Amino acid sequence: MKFAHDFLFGAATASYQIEGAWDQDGKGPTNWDEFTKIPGKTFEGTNGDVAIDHYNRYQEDIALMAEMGLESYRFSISWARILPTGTGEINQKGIDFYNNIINECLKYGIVPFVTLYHWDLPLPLERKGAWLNRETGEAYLNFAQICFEAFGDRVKNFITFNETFVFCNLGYLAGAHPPGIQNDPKKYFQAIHNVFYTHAQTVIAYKKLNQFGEIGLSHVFSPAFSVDDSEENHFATEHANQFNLNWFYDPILLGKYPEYVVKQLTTEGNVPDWTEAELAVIAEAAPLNDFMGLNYYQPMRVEKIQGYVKEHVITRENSTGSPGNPSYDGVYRTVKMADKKYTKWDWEISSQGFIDGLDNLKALYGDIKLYITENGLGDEDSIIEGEVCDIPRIRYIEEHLSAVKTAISRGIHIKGYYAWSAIDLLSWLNGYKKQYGFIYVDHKNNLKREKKASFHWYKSVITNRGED
Ligand code: BGP
Repeated sequence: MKFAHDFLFGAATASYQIEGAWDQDGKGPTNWDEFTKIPGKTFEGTNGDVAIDHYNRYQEDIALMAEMGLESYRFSISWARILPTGTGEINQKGIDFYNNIINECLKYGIVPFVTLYHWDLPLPLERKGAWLNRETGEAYLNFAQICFEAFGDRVKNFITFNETFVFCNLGYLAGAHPPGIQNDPKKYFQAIHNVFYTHAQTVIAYKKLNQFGEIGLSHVFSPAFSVDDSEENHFATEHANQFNLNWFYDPILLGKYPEYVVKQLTTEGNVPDWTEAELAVIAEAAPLNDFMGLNYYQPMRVEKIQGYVKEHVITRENSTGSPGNPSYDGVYRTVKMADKKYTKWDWEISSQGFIDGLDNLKALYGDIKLYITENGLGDEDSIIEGEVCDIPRIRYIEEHLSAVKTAISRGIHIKGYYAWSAIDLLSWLNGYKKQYGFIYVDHKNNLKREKKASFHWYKSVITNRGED
């Protein structure tokens, strides 16, 4: 089977991970510009000050993407390039930069797919409480509207937020992302709600503009599966899915938060401070979403925590899980299994988990339009005599594209696939050690770009529209 002619073969990046030029041409500082300078927060002190200098080399990079045959390029906009303090005066050079990127894509017939927020928040907003402060949401709405006005004539696909689960989880539970807070579920759930309310307002505002484009959001997609058939592990898995999947997908797709989780949060005293008016906006926006973006890397394997009794009220006091786990872990933990394959960073490799997860998603939410907005293999690539032979990456993407094909043949509406990443870039917590790109960036040789084996492979996949 070939992929349909309107299926988009793409690849993705994000502003902080590639642009560099952190203070060039009027850009303001962001939470990540600050966070990566705190000792011990990132891998060997790496940061995105220069990144891969895409800001100054975007023409060369997009020309390479065009040579690879890319049909669509997902990139994000750095809010602080357009509004250096998050609000107030527009920085025209920021608008110019993204106009250049968009026009360069269009020159080659590449569809620009724009993420408005991929985690780099203007520093003044971070200082005022980031997503816990409702002013951040108001500022975001203004920023989004500036972007719609400036780019919406040519950009027809907008993603409001990338992976709310990840930046809130790592920001308020694990402390590994800004603002670096550990184990504060009250803040975690509040930040998520504030983001979802802002998303809903943004979708409604976009639709009022009649730009005839599409808008949605990208979620991390890590479906949970029980380690075995026991009833207790199945229950623990359902609990994990409720907290990590339904809590995120329900408000966007169904317009309301899942009752199971709300009940648990009520017991805990962690229900977000929300108003009826905000909940009504979330409900109003749900049917207006045009698509859902899924970032799939791996599933979760779940087992109950020893000593757990189903009837117990789950509280932080009887929690034994890791702080990075948002699960109220008197119930479950995620485990590594002896019979599964893993990357060097212990991320499970499972295209079957992808297919099964997509089936479950369809059972839960019905026929929704999906884009796979991220999927790929992080590896330590090396360049030997100008060649980067990234065969494991080719295998990974091949298997996952094949899973997408299977899902489509089962009636799941997947309209495009974006490999992570178009080009090597900064990994948030692993610096430049962990690579994902089709294009190698040589940090020992003036950031020189080299095509990897996967570059040529992906080009032929696109040319043949994925036919085996
Ligand atoms: C996703 C993010 C991406 C990217 C990817 C790989 O969660 O949206 O920005 O970083 O994960 O992550 P890592 O670099 O940690 O392996």
